[in-house]
Amino acid sequence: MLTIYGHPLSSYTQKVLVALYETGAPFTFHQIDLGQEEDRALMAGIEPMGLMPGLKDHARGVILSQSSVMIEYVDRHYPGKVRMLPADPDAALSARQWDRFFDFQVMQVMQQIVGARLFMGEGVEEPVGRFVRDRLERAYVALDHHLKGREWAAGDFGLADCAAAPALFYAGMIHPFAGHPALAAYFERLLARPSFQRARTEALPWLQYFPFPELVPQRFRA
Ligand SMILES: N[C@@H](CCC(=O)N[C@@H](CS)C(=O)NCC(=O)O)C(=O)O
Repeated sequence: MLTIYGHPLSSYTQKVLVALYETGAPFTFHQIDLGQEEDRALMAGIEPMGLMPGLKDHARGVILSQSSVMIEYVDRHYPGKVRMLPADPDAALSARQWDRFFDFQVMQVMQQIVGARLFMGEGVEEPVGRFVRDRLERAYVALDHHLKGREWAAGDFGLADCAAAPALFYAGMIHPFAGHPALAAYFERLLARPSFQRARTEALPWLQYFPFPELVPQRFRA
């Protein structure tokens, strides 16, 4: 009934997969290769910039882009035992706030160094890398402060933690969590979550294509 269009290595695809595994909503996975014209056209019909992931609900005739929107949609129309947003509207704001934080201050920042290595040519990676590590460090300071005494980012496990898992997975390789014990412990809890373990296992065959293979720790390779 639901189809997810994306790639197992894509951080935003993983974010939605984690939510789907948590809620137990039934879905099929349509793997996208943005190197293929046909798949680029398919994604451009779902997301204005042609970005992954996308979601189609065949039963309701709904097509959505934006990982956070997809997760809210699934939580509303296919709720499972684990809810992605708290029922209380004010508590839900906090979940959305931290989801945005992980997307804007961690995931998108991390993506800039990936873009520098892949697309920007000789000499760019070094200054971009300095900027990225500095911004990530600022985000880690804020997160370490926020996470002290908390198990999850905003109440029970939910939307914000789905965003956090892949964001921290990739960002932590670029700039490790040294000196941020609450953040490092939170990341270990995310790694132990079966939903994220499953998403990571599915990404394993492609992890060699992460543009910083030299930074992938041994424990993530198997
Ligand atoms: N805000 C979007 C971001 C989606 C996004 O950046 N997707 C990446 C993959 S993780 C992508 O499609 N990149 C291809 C490109 O930049 O051309 C979301 O939450 O879904």
